[in-house]
Amino acid sequence: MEKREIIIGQKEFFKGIGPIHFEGPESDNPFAFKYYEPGRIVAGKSMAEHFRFAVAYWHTFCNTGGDPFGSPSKQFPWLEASDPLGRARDKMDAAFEFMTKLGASFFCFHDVDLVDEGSSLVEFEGRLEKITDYALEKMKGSGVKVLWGTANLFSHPVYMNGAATNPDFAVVARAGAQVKMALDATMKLNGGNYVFWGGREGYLSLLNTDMKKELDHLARFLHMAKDYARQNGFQGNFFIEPKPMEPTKHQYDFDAATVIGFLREYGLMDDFNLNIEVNHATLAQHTFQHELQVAANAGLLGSIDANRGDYQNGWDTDQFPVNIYELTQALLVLLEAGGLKGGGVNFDAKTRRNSTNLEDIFHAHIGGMDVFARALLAANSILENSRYGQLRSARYASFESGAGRDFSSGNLNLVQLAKIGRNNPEPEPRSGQQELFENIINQFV
Ligand code: XLS
Ligand code: NI
Ligand code: NI
Repeated sequence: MEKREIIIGQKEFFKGIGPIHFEGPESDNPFAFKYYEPGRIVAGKSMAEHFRFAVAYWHTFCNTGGDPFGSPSKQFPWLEASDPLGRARDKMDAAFEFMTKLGASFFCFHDVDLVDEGSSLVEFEGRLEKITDYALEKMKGSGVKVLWGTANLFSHPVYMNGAATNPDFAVVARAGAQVKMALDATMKLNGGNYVFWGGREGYLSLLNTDMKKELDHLARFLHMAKDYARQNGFQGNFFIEPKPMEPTKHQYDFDAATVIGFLREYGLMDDFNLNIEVNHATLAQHTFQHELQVAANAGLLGSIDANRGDYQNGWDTDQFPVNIYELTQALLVLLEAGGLKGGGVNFDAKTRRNSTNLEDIFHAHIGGMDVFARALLAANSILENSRYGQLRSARYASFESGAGRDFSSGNLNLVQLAKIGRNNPEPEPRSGQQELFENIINQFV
């Protein structure tokens, strides 16, 4: 059993819940992992290294369950203090208690999750300075690290027409100030990565939008942020998190393929990778595994925002992952791609509005970590013990020799290709055997 220090602040917020450990699938203890065994080696790496699980500060410690139809339903004891910094410290105590009890060694944050902004950027900067000092103190000896930081450039009404893509330079400059502060905070906390998710970077109507100009500005802005961080010693990765819509009707970072095209066009491929979120894939009418594969093909599979959508409704429900069948397919892609480039698995997910017990937050994360672990075991076993790889390669066997190989390696022109096609008899139908492939997944989950 791994040793870890539990960091409890002045008050213990999750009373009665101790450190969560692996007990195996036979255990009926809801506060134990059934499959996630951090030290267990799978495909050459420990489970902990495969996943680098991160807790999302915003959902887990800030989100009190309000929705467009109702006020908050959850009372978090760490949000009670009346002064903003006291509240921020309590929240951080709760976060460190939770993470060290759970055994997740990473967290992700937006600048505004750490502490309330106050009435000006200057005030915000002062507060960020203080709360990051406090975070550093808490991090010491806890083993907890920052997976990534980011700036929230979507909640404040000043960004209603966009942040980096705003038609008003004054707003772009304000966004620049905020990103600089968030980068400073991330670097101060030794964050491994920095994320850009552009919820307001896009448009509501093309009629009033100069799309080309806005995209040029977005690229300019990203170059500036990257240059600043690099000049100040940041060696981590920048991630773009694609999402097609919500809150903006059309978002520029629509999906993995769109973002890759953008990064290529604007010379950002060397510094930026992708952070793929499950629910965003669903909203773009893709599967999660499709998005992972697109990113992997370009060598840009950086990190994952783990959650799930709801197939009956079309918004970002950000539920915790539970679907072993789908996740196993995603883990196949991840394993075959050789893992994530610098990132980890961040639970960008929230408990439901009516999940009001503090312990529900544990159940959610334990379940999420367990389903990832179980999917990893299944996927690894499929690769090692089934005919999956063989069956897939067999579909492409005709490119392994003769004219097929010449085609693949670029040694045929269209006239030669056409000659072969005309002279051959009509090709025999060859089954895609989808059902056989599907059954292999089911056999191993
Ligand atoms: C929203 C996004 C957001 C990013 C970070 O849909 O998932 O939470 O991960 O800004
Ligand atoms: Ni996300
Ligand atoms: Ni999201």
